[in-house]
Amino acid sequence: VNRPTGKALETMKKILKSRFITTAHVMFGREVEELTEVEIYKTIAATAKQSISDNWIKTNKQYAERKEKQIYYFSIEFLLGRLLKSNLINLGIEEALKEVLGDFKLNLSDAYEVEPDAGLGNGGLGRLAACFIDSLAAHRLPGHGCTIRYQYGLFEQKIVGGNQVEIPDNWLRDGFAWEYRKPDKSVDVKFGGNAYMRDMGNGRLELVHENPMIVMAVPYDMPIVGYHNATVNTLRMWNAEVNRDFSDYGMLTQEQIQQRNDYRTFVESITRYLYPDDSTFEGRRMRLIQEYFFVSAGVQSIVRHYKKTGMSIYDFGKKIGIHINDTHPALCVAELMRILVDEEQLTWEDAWAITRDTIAYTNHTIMPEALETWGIDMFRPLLPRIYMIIDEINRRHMEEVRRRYPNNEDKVRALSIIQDGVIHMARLSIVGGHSVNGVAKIHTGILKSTTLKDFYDYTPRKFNNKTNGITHRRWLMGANPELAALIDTMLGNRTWHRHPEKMDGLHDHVGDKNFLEQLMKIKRLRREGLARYIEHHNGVKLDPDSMFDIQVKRIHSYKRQLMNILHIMYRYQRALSEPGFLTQPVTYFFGGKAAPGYYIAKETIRLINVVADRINKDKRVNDFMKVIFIENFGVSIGELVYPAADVSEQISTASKEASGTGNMKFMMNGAITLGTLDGANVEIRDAVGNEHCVIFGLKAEEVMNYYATGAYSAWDEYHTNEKVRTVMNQLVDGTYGDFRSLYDYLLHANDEFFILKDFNAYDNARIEVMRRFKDKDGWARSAAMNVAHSGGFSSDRTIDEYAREIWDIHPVIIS
Ligand code: 26Q
Repeated sequence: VNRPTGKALETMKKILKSRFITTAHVMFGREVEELTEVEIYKTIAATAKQSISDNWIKTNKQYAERKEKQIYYFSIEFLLGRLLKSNLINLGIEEALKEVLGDFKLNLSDAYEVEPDAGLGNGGLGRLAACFIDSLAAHRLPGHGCTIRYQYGLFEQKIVGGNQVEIPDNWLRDGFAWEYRKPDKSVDVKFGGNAYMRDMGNGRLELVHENPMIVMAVPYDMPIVGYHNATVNTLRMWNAEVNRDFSDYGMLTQEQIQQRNDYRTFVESITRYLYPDDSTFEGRRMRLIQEYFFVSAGVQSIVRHYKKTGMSIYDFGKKIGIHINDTHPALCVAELMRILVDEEQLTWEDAWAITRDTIAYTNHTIMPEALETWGIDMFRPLLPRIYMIIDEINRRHMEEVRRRYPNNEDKVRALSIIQDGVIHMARLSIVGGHSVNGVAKIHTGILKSTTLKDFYDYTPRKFNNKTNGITHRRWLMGANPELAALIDTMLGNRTWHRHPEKMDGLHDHVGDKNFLEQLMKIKRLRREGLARYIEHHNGVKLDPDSMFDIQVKRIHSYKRQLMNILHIMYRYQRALSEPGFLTQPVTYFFGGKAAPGYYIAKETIRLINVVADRINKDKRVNDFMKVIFIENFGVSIGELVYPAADVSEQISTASKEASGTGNMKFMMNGAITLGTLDGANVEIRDAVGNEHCVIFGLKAEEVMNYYATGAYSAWDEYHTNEKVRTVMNQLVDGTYGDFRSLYDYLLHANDEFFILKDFNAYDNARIEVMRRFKDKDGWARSAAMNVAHSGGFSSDRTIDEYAREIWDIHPVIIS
């Protein structure tokens, strides 16, 4: 499908205009001219939905008729952001609608801004899920999402007096335009009670689950629109509600009333809010309840739907794939076993073969503190039947392990799903599925060689790599339409829209002066746009010709925002004592949320804001440096930020960042990576070459050796490295107030992320970046090279690999 022009465009506009007017009448009983801002947005969304619904119905029908294998991507987070623009782009009606609105003196871009972000995720993992469902639909693949409909998404961040303050994200306040409640598809989810096997007398055992608490799971479906095709897949979000036959009438004792109130309070808290933690595991009971809630609802509804197609339950694994995004949905393994054994009456052996064929697992971290484990003490009373099943899975698994490694109890322990009273969810995921993948080459390598080594040795063929990707439709075509148009012009066609790897055709043009000039013009335009936003929000005026050096991501010690701000403090202090020290104007940006209970992360935010305030008010250095903290960074602000960047800060301690995906968004928009050899930075470097990025610091192997030998001392580093010592002392000598917590953290935790150790290398790398930036032509060429070689980081490529190598699913052409 190509963009309509001429007569086709006129016809499309006519249809859209009449729909738009009628929709305003039907929804609000108003003429278009009388609509409020929110009503205008809703009318546009409803108009778009009229272009979606026919294809959605068709897609569902044809998937069922053709009995094609379906994939369900289970993720406890889907960080979707706003949906109007991306839906219009995918439908191919953005231009036409813009013109229709123009007839009413309405501006489409203003309407975009009315939509709240669907912020049902913390960061990388949740945004990856959102990119994946976009790419599935773009490639006409039968793949759907399954998640929780949180009433409150990730908190909104305000900075008050330099500190982060968290405001609840009431994103559903004005209703969510894209969801369809499907009460008739509700299922029951059972918690607690008493589970045991009863002898039926005929040699058969039957499961009895007495007195469970029953929660009703109600699905809300969202259409996921394919890019210029007729595919519309589904994202199903589950909401917890009180059971059908729960009602408040009748004669009740005080005690019964109390019980009912407790029940209602419990149920309504299940899907109330998203846990704001993204890198440390805390064994919170409500979190486990959330996990089982959406897993059980999702798997039950998949089996129910599958049976309606009339296919044999023994073919389930050939026709259904369930993907678990990290271990949060790992209970899919046990829940599918429960349904197949208890409800479908299959033998354990048959059920187990089907379950393993069905399930595949992606790991997103090697950080031990993030690995999910649940104590039996909490788990068993809450999910008694699921516990029995996991116990049996493990018993049989252990038998197999002992056959393979006789007299090797160390191996048995290392491979056991249940060990010392805790259930290891990663182990359950590996044993219960047929595929385990990491999210970048180096990450998969570390999984195999260290974190999951015992499992790799046991079942090497399960392990594979799928380097992450991002949807170029949102992050390039949507966020940077001028750059997309320039690429169209340079390549002479729009083939790259569907085949992003074709962007590498730009490689032949990096010597083209005119191209580079246009590219730099667009970069300048985007910097101006961000500068306008910052002036409005922060009240700080920026130089759009300064180098925009940006680090936006969740605040975490291993991502080393602290190293970045310490280095800025160091340069500022040098600038004050050495006139002429600064020669290149730079604007440093930070953005990102800290988990509310993460003290060091919050102190880092406070330090950034205090330093920013000081520097931005200092006339002596202001022509050369400014520091900005971007409040409430998320998907929508990201769309403004990534295109404006010259330098992409990707400075995590090597081995710690599984992949990173922000690095790809920056690259695709022509920023140069300043980074360590960590996660996908390694592959970005391989794609662009060392001349077009700046790499520094310890290698993953060196970091892991230091951990293994304990040969690093932060104290020694502090005492021998003068740059480090001077700037560290500023944390406690009153220069910026009291930041002893950060000082102590660095010294007493022995600088666990090698901030001091990498400081000089980072200093040199930043000097190198500024040197390169001064060479305008060289810089433009590097920017162009980054754009040209970013096509391989489209999630379209990633999804094709999952489809072929893990899921075995194929495009279905909807007609
Ligand atoms: C788990 C249990 C209890 C509470 C919270 C959590 C939880 C929630 C979210 C744990 C982890 C997360 C998110 C992790 C995450 O975003 N990881 C990132 O995944 C990206 C996509 O693969 C990678 O690019 C990043 O490197 C990785 O850090």
